[in-house]
Amino acid sequence: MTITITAFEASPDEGQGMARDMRVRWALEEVGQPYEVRLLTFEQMKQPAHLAHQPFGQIPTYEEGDLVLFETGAIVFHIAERFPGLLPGEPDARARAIAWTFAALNTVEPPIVEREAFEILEKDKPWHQARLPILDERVRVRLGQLSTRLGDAEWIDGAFSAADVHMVTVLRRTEPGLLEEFPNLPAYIARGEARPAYRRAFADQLEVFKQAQARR
Ligand code: GTB
Repeated sequence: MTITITAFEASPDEGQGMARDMRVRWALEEVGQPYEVRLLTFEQMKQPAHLAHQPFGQIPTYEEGDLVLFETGAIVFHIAERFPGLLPGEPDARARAIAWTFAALNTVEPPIVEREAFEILEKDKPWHQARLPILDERVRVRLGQLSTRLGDAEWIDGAFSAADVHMVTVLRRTEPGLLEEFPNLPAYIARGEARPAYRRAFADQLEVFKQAQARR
């Protein structure tokens, strides 16, 4: 059955693979499933046809036959349940990988995204200088806790899993200076980025950006 995902026609990240379709692409590459991509403009994302699939007018979505999914966490979890390779079979290890997926999305990502949005949207505000160190500290606390737990391990909990797809892509969005305070985290990201599945996913989303650029 054909799998179709949606992605930005022209991602604002200019090919850096920061948008969340990267997580879905990576997961599909890890499990060896081919997929098609429907590219959307910001305008198309807010039209009824897309809102019927994604009520918040965002990417990515996932279609597989009659199944339509949104929310990256749910999409990657579905892929991991449907195809082998992203979740351990042993029940306790599986439960822990799922817990780490939630940790990536609910505990580590929010302060990173909040800081990122603050830099984009409130850079010129009078409170910017006073608030930035507060947001930096929130990110730093989470990174420090994650760094301590990861230690010298290769992946976040045993074998590579869906949790690492989320955690690595979440960490990639961190302000570089903050990340380098915890050297095992850039090394963890580099291990993720070195995986052949990651590289294929990254190359595919980069190609979308290059084609968008060529049309300009
Ligand atoms: N919780 C949802 C999920 O996980 O699927 C969040 C989806 C989401 O935030 N999608 C973003 C979107 O569609 C794209 S990924 N935004 C458009 C809108 O809301 O109108 C977030 C993103 C966008 C751009 C960059 N970048 O340029 O670096 C990075 C991440």
